Amino acid sequence: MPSGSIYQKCEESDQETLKEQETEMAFGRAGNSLLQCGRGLNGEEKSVLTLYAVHAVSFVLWAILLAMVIGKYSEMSKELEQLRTAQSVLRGNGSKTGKQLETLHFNQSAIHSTEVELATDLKRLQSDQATLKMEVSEDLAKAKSERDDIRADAYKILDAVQKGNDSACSICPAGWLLNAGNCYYFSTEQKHWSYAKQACKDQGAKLIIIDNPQKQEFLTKNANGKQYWIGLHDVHNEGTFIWVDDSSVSYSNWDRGEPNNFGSGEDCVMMLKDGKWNDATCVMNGVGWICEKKWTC
Ligand SMILES: [Ca+2]
Ligand SMILES: [Ca+2]
Repeated sequence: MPSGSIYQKCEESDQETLKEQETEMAFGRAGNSLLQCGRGLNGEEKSVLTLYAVHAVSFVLWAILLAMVIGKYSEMSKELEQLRTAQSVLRGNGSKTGKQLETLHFNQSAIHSTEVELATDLKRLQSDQATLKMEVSEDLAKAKSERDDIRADAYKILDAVQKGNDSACSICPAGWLLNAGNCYYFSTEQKHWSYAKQACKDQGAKLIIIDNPQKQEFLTKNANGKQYWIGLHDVHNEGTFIWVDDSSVSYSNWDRGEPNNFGSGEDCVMMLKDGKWNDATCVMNGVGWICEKKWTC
């Protein structure tokens, strides 16, 4: 048999076989038909069919892979969206936290200011307390001194009354004031300093010696708005003031700018209306005087 007729017969056989395969594939038996066909095909045709089969399988695998990728992409998109939502929430919380932090800083600053004010107030209160304590102590000491003076005077009076003998005590004369064991006379006359000194001496007293603030306070209270000579002078030595008993000055109550030895000289001292001292001309008239003598029992 010639080769051309064999080929033609095989082709016809193949066409018939393919028709059968299509029919069988329609009924789900394509694989068997391919194998049966294969048995009747040469190597090249088998390779083509194998290639088709490989392509078909690859297509199916790619389709599966694509479906998986699409599914994964969808899943990742959802996760990304969730992450964005979470990020937005975190930003919102961060902003809120920042405001709270700012409020806390403001409150902290206010508390610090309050602490500083309280510390200042406390320091001022402590200072006031110390000052008050000192003033109370001074007042107590003064009150105690006055109480002792009053008690001493009371004992003397009581003793004099009990004795019933006026000669045992030298009570303050009429018109004299008793204070802290001394009698004081505020003159109604007004003369110069030497006259005043002698007038006191004539009454068994001396021109007042002011040697402590308590006595000064008593004299100021009883001055009645007048000025009086006191027993202080620098007659013998300019600028060196001494009392009439030649004692030196241990306490003073000079007025501002005094003593100034004004004009032709001021060597005798007077107590002004407000109790302050001023050196003045000894021969000046028109000034009262204050005498002092012990009240003895
Ligand atoms: Ca003088
Ligand atoms: Ca003067």
